[in-house]
Amino acid sequence: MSFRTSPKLSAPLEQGGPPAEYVEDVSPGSGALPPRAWYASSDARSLSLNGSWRFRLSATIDAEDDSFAEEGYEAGGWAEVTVPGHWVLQGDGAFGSPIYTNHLYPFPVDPPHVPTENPTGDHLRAFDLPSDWPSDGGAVLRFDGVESCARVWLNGTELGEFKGSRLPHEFAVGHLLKPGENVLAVRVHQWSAGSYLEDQDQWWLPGIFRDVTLLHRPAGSVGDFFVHASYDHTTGEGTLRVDSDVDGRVTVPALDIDVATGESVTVAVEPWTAETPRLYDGVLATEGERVPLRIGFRTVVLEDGLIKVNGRAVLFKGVNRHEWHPEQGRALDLETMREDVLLMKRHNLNAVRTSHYPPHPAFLDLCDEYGLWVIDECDLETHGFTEQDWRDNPVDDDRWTPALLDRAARMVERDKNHPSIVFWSLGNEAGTGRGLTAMAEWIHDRDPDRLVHYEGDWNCRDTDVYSRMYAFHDEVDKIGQRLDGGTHKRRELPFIQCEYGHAMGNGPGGLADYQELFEKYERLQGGFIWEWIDHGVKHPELGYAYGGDFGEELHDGNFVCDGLVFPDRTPSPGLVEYKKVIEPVHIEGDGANGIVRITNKQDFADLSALAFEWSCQVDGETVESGSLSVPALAPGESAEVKLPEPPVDGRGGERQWTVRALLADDTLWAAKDHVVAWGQFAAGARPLPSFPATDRPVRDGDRFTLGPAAFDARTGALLSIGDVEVSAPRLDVWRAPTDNDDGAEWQTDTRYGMLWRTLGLHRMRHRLVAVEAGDDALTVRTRVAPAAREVGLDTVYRWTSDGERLKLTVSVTPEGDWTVPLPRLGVRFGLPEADGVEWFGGGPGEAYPDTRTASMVGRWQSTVDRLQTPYLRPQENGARADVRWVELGGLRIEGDPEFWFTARRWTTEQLDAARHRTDLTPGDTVWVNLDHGQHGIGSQSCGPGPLPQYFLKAEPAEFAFVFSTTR
Ligand code: IPT
Repeated sequence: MSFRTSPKLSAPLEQGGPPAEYVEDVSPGSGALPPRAWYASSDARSLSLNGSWRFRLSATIDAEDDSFAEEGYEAGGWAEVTVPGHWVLQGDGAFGSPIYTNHLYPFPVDPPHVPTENPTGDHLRAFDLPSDWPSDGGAVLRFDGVESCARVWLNGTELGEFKGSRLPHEFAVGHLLKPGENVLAVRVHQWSAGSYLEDQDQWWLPGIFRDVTLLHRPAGSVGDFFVHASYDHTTGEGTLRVDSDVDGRVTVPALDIDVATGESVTVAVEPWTAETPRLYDGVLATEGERVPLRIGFRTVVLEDGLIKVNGRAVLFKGVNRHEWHPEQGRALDLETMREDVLLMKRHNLNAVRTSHYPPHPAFLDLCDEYGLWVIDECDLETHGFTEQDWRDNPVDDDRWTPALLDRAARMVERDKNHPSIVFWSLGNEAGTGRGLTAMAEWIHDRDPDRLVHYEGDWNCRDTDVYSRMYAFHDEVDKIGQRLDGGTHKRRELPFIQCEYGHAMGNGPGGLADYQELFEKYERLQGGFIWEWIDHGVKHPELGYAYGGDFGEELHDGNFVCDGLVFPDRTPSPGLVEYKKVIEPVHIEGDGANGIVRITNKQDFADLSALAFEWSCQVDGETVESGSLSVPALAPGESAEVKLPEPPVDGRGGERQWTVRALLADDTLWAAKDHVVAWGQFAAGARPLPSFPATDRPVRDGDRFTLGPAAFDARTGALLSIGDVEVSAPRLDVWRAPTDNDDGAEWQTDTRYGMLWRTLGLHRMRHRLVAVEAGDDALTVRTRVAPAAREVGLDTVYRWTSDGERLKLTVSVTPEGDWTVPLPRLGVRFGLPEADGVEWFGGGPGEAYPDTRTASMVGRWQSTVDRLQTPYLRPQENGARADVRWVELGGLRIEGDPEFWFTARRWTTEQLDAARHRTDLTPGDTVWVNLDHGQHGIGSQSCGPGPLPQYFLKAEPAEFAFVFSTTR
């Protein structure tokens, strides 16, 4: 077939209906009404057509004719699906399965053609028009989201067809409605020309996945309207003007506003910001309808090279959010959307990029209400064309421009009345081209009061911000200093990272280092973590499935599991870390002088919503606490506050201060006392365990005894401590590589996860050199090295005892030319049983050298099972940082110095081999790692590896542990 170009956004329906070729037609469709604002009327009737629909799946677009759409068609034998929903996630596999690819098109790149095998779902819904449905006016049928192409009939009459999966499409149907039963028929094709524009990194999930609604349109009802509500920070006044297709009046009782549409009114208002989301309830009333308004006054401008809202530069602490539910896919219910917003607010986030398509509109209502800055992104990505150097890229081909403009218009018109939206984004990863420029021009013209974002054009031809993804720290530093060059236009623009901190598996590392840069340079206005949620699909055998688990011929594995929350929305350690890194109040202390310095890092709000609390810990246990009076500092202000006299403690333990900022009252998003920020600082140095080596090793047959311990006399291996039998501690340098250790294949910097395996660090051999019983120590000398290599670690275990306790001092001396850092350095041993765990050190969650900001020193309790972080693809996890001592399995272990502690019911080798959580089954031994060092985590699964300061270099090291029994 040939291209048909359409100069209009949405062509009128042709006589006789469109040809079947509409599927591969690059035009956006035909028959639909022009796009307009999305709203819920106060008084016009509506009827949800969500629910159970009749469903028939065909393998191709023409396997069945369209007689099913005719009146009287008998579909009693058909299956059923739930709308909204994706058919591949229903029917227990009977309706095909999801496909996951990152950027590769799962079909030949042959635009606009799609495969003959094109799953096609015929949907039928009979509904009764309520008997009191008004007979005046008209009616509109609205589809909020259908992937990827739909053709629609009502009562046997064809309405049209459309593409643009995550955008609304409306049809005028008043003339077709009948009293009593009506039948809506929808034919949905998985693949269409539109699929070329929807190559986002996510599951391909066909279906009617958002609401279907019938809307009564009374005579004189509101059609489209545009709320313009600006704020002048110099006067404290807001100006409101509501433009409406149909004339009417606008009232805002709290502001005594009652004006005609199209008229401006200026009054004193409280502005809307993400920190102070003040909304004013209003009403737009026309002759035929009343529409509730939620008005937020704010002004977004580009000024002095900065993104300013209400006169102040903002710092985005954001995240990229795809819509995801492990069972419903992208068909989210309101409560799930609210959960996302609540979790974001509770973790100090202030911004969302709706990657990579406009979300369900209800999500934007929540952003308005709870307060989140939004980059609303268009449903556009053509990433797969990168495989052919962007040849034939639709965004640089005029034939596709109407489709691009249609998408831009459907986004802007639908969402334009949300104060939370500060940026329109043209799309993601679509290269560059004239189509993007056309979109940007149209958007700038239609809505000059917001800014335009697009990452793919580093020259910033069409955008109001220089945006990048996964730029390394050193480049971001340069950009902050304006030393990055670029076009003249780019040099004038502020910078954001629209994606960074790739939250795949364990990580992301290095967030605190980015935040430091964002806070240091004015030009850097923050960033958006990639991404919010792991797109794991609930699976009966695998727990959660990822790419490849449905037998896809092309897939990108667990690259789809890279969120700050697990599929069930449990926060991962990455989210906890991010919360701490971006906290709105900075609390640092000078413990020796009893002074705490508090800084308000917000952009708009003072500190009056927060209460402060101090506490003092001795050996991790709180001995005293009280409230701390902190002035209601304005944004950017700091104050020093004196702490009370530290409590006197005779035990001479380790003392520290903890200061917390809590919500002073209940808010919409969290209850009073919710911890927003905290700081911790030492009030004195940690006393190290003192240990006089008084005992000498005694030979007893094939054993040595030393204090409470027994050793194999031949190998020097520790056998037991008191009555606790152990599998002897040995040097361990291996960890099950994380996604970030492995790194993405396109990363150009060294990927150490690969090198570690090549070098053989996962199969180290331990050669016994000598077992020496001296006067006060049993010394075991070994050399630890991988087969086939000359590098090794000369390792000496020196055992001493004070009669009660046992001390192990490990000395490691690298031999040969070590060109790679070590994954970890410590000892691993086995315990026959252990369940409860108590420790004094960092917690409560996992931490690694560059993910440890949120690790709070204290006394923590857990269990071996709960210490595990259940990454969807199993990998190194669960280390606790700065551990002074830990008790488990009848042993107490004290570190000199502090150590990293990990315990699990499987070996590192089993963890490494597992592909899903369900591959891990507890064995008889609890494996404990006591590490002197861990290599950083970084974000190399897409982005930089760990910064050099987080490398665990192969260097001479000495560290010790003191063991005693607790029973
Ligand atoms: C970037 C994409 O924009 C995003 O959709 C996602 O794929 C992310 O990467 C990785 O998870 S593109 C990147 C490969 C430069």
